[in-house]
Amino acid sequence: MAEEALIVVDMQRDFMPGGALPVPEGDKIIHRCNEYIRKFKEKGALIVATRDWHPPNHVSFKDQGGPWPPHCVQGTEGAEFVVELPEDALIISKATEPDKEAYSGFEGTELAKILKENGVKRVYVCGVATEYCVKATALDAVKHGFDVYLLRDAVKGIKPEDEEKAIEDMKKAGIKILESL
Ligand code: VGL
Ligand code: ZN
Repeated sequence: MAEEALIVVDMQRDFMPGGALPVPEGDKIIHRCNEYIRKFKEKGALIVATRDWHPPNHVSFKDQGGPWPPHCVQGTEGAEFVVELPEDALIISKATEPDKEAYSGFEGTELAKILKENGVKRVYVCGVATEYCVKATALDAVKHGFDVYLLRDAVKGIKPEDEEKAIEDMKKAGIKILESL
């Protein structure tokens, strides 16, 4: 059992500078995510890492009419994690079906069920991108009844102004913004 979970969202090579869908300065939060992973692991929290895990013909890709360049294709280097995860971390793969987009780690996965089975009450969120998968995951965590905290110094957005708006939206939904922890 663990009352707390840390959800590390999509810290994958393709979202870092030089990757297929880079989050500017996404690499600057790698060490912060690693620190939180260590800290939360030490205090017995459940460590969850979500990953974007698309088939090569995913609907979100431009050649399929979607908004994004191909990224995080299942089994490729670009889909690899850039953070250090403990052996017992829970890996949640999302947006794995060709015709379904999923920004949230709760969408089409067992995440809510697993957190509840483990007795989790409080969920802390870090990772990328703030205005897409981080926001969607944090909002879904609220919907599932968890107390949700955003680790502000360990998230990064694609566009600063969109990131600020996303943080306002999260605040309005009852998510607590922690500047650092
Ligand atoms: C993401 C765009 C497309 C994210 C994933 O992880 O925020 N953004 N796929
Ligand atoms: Zn994606």
